[in-house]
Amino acid sequence: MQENTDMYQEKPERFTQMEPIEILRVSNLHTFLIDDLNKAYMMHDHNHINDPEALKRVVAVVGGGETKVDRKLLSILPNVKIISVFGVGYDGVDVQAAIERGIVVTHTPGVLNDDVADLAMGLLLSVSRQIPKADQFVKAGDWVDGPFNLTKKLTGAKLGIVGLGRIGQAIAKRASAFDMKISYTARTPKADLPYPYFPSAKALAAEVDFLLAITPGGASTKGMINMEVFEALGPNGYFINVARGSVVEQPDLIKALQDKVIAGAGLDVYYDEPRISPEIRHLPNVVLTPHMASGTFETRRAMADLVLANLAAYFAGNKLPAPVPECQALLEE
Ligand code: A2R
Repeated sequence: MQENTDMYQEKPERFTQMEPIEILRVSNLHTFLIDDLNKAYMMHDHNHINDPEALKRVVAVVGGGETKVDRKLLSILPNVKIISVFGVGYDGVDVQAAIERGIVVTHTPGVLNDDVADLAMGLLLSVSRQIPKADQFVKAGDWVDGPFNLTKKLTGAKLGIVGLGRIGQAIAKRASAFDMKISYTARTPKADLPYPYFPSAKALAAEVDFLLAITPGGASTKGMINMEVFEALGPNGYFINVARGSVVEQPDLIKALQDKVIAGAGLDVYYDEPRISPEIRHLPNVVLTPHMASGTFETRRAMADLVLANLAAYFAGNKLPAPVPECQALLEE
């Protein structure tokens, strides 16, 4: 990345002024991040702002990665310069519309790899060893009537990772410690990694016991896990999703689980979250978590710090810690 581009490195005139920098919050955020943003900036809440003059003074937008920041919203913010996303995924942001306006988009990659990978392992263990069901079994007092059913061994099983980026590789590292046989699909093969590459999710699914999705959301991955993929995974296969609900054709997933096309699923993300369809909630062969993969105190604090660092760097005219790749390309032009 170049050190000195006019767009991002030159300290904008207006930010040397004494007036507070006005920013717009477009989603719920942790209280500790809201407190820190309020200390540094004058923050408006998108749900309550109705003064067009204030909207004109807004220079930054802050929100979660799935929160819609589209052309329409940007059109009422004529002076916005930066969108600082709390999250690694930013599928809610119309990055193209932002770039056309010279607005930089930043996110929080890297700091959540460990937590997402930890939860992925937790879901793998939960579905294979049926830990939630076993917990209920003991709590309900059912053990006195006989032992718990046998489960599926995780160590040594075949794991197919759909998306072998930062988080996918952190998952592979953990799965290696379980002696899992790892293979993957991605947009491109990774010559520096020892795992076999498959050209599609379907081809990968046909080879593995556990298929795990950890790609970004958005148009390019929408519905890439569908009935064809579940049929390839087969009746002894399990599906884990720690990516985005949109990467799965949800009706296909429900049907595959109902009809035992696959054995089960561990899901942290959903197409319709947080209002999860009863059809999913009532399935016996799923372990469900509430989009909590990065949800530890430590990691959410680190993500908040990166949101603040991205904003501070922009307003100080310094190099941005974490612009999204599309904006990095713009910087390199
Ligand atoms: O760029 P590649 O060839 O390494 O592939 C990326 C892969 N990926 C895809 N794979 C198949 N079909 C696609 N259309 C497609 N688009 C992207 O996903 C890469 O291997 C991986 C993404 O890795 P990173 O960019 O390093 O993202 P990170 O930090 O691992 O996070 C992944 C996602 C976030 O975007 C959130 O949606 C979720 O995890 O938390």
